[in-house]
Amino acid sequence: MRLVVVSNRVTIPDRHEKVMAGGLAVALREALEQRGGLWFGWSGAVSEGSPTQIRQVQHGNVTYAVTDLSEAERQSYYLGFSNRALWPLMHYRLGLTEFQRSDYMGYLGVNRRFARALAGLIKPDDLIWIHDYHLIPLAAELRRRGVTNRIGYFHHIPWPAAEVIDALPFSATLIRTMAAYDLVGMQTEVDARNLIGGLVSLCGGRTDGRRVRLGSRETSVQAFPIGIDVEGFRKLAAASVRQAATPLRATRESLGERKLVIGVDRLDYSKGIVQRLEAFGEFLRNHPEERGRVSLLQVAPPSRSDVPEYAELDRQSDEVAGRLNAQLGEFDWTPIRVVKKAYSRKALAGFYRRAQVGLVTPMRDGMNLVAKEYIAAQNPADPGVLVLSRFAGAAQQMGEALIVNPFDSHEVAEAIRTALAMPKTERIRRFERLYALIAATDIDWWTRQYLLALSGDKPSAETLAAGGLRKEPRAGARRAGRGEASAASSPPSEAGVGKMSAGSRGKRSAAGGSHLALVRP
Ligand code: ADQ
Repeated sequence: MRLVVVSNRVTIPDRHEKVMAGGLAVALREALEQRGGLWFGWSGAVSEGSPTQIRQVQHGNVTYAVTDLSEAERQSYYLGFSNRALWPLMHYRLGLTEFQRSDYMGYLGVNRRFARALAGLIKPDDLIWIHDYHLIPLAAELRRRGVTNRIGYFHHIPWPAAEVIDALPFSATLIRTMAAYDLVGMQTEVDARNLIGGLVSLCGGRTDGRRVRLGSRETSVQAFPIGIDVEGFRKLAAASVRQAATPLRATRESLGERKLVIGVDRLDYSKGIVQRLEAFGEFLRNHPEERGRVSLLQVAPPSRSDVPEYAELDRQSDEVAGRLNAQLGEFDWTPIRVVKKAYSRKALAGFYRRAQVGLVTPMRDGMNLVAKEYIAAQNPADPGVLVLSRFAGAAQQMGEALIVNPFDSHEVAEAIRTALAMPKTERIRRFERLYALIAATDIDWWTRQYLLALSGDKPSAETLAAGGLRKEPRAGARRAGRGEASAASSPPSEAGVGKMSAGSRGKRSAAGGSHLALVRP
């Protein structure tokens, strides 16, 4: 069975691919190469008039088929409906949700156009895997054109409760199109339950808790927590220690003996960057003895700068960091450094490794891969501590992190202090469990599980258990003690080197760059 992947953005591999390709992009490309495949989506370019042309590039047994958008399509489908309506809504930010009928029409129009083009490219027994919120109605459009193949969808961001979704005009019409999929994958059981709830209460679907029936169609909704290339990332981080000219060395020189707390995020309001800076300020104010001993490095490359809310966040983060540095800094110590640029995977791995605390405190996040990358990069003999928002999907798996509520700056401040003071034995104990969990559910595991389920084969109970899913995230830094990760794999020493929802529910070389090119340009 040939695999067809569809995503909003497609990056055609070229000689720069080592820099561009990341965990998810590499894993999908591998899955495509194994079966032979087609990857379809937006080229990332905007062209004049009404572009309909499909450009195809062959690499081995994978065909990349891309189309440009017109400026009007970019404005309505991409910036408008996808990123100013669906993105804030799905992240529970109703106040930021901007709905325009014309944007919605543009969104439906691009999905229709993609379906038209794709229908001419697929073969009868292709397995079709569509990614993310830009393309929710794509399967319904394909079905209208007579496509009967198995079609799956994976939603990379949170799926909120029906009451939240219901605020979106035409929400029932939009989410009803989910019924055109055979399998819908969500990051967590909570997301899966929410979608099923919405299909039942807004669209009149019937469910047994794992499948939803709407009209003549039956759709399976399951959680598949996405992973990273753990082994590849571990190797990158370990190598950064040995290499002479790396950001890790340079960071050491510039920080001296000072401890480092690190945050790495796209500059996005869902990531809680401003709230995190404020919490770090509170930590320094409440614990003056720590001043001069620790710095926060926040790496935050701007994204979607032509959406006004993002430009405002850019300004706000500068303002807050500037104010806190002015209030708390010394002539020889800067408490907070905000760096707004993208780094290579290798450089990021080095930063994570150097940091005693990984501060991952989104207000809402589908999974959050940074949490997993931080753990993968640690030195097993002297690991750092992960402070993790209970509202990141990752918190449902990574119970051995210090779990915090990012809306409570005091709790985050105290978790930073707890993390910095944590004895080595306790750090190692938590790290080993977290590492085992992320290694057992890495990106290859995720791709395999999803494709098994989509092609109709059932994943084994064992592999589902490896997902380490638990029902609700734990709240409160102090309560973060016992995880339920299956210790299927332990961190290698460096000397030598899921379930259905709602009440029922390989290996590769070191990673290249961010997967942002795939999911979120
Ligand atoms: P994102 O919102 O992009 O992804 P996340 O999962 O944290 O969020 O992934 C970000 C990626 O970008 C990480 O791999 C990180 O290393 C990389 N990155 C961030 N800053 C960088 C920098 N300065 N330089 C280089 N790389 C950088 C969406 C959803 C998430 C979900 C993923 C995958 O919002 O919830 O986990 O998709 O499904």
